Amino acid sequence: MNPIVLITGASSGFGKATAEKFAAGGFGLILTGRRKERLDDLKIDLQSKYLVEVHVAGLDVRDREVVFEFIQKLPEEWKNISILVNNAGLALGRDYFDEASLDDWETMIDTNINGLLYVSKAILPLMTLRKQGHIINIGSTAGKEVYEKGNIYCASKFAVNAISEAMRIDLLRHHIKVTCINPGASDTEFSNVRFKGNDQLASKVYEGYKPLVASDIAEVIFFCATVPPHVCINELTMTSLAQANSFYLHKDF
Ligand code: NDP
Ligand code: 8X3
Repeated sequence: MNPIVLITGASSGFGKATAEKFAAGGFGLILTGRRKERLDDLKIDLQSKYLVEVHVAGLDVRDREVVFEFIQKLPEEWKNISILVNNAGLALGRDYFDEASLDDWETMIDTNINGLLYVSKAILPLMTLRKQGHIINIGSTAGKEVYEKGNIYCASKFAVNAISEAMRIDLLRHHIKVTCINPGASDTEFSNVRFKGNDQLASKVYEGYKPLVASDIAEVIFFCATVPPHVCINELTMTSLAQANSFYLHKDF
């Protein structure tokens, strides 16, 4: 089997585009997300377009037991995972700290932090055994500067940056690469999820400038994954030309 990449949150946005990019590169793909029917359709599409092997699983990264069982029960030929892309994540709400929902906060912490930890911990023994592997975590510009009403989403992405640094240090002895990619505003389903199905509010986020799109991030993830074996891109922040950081986004109206 060709090198294998496992991508969490492959049913939409960055994850889906990254699956397509790696499929085009001839990788074997393990694709996860909660919406299994979307993954089944993607599997059929990628297998027919790129003649690659695809294994899909409907799983919630917040469910620690399910995550560990899924990795432990992977068929032997799928256990040789070279690259893990920890992409599954979300923002919920955009509210002042004192007005925000505790349920939203817990969901973000459980998904963006705990989910990333569960998947990484479950897969790491397969990588340390072979003294080879690459973990690519999806952070955000929100993990570089906190913005108004970003509170716990920003905190979760600051955590992704800190966890990536910690992993890079502690996994040095196993020759495992760790990369954290921090994209700025990108037009995916992210804002529809954040604003809980209010598509009008979601589309406003991307008005007046050309935002990043999922394939931009997929290109960069693939690039980081395919530099020579002795090279590691530790951290990479990318935005559209309209954006400088979390605070400065220039809209032309
Ligand atoms: P999308 O909403 O398009 O995709 C999010 C993906 O995460 C979906 O495939 C979703 O799958 C999956 N997901 C969410 N919750 C869970 C869960 N509990 N268990 C398993 N999978 C889950 O958004 P993006 O592609 O934009 O977001 C991908 C990542 O990029 C996220 O971590 C996000 O925070 C980050 N990001 C996004 C930016 C943006 O502006 N769009 C900028 C910077 C970072 P399903 O619902 O099927 O489970
Ligand atoms: C998503 C980018 O600016 O909405 O991580 O926080 S932003």
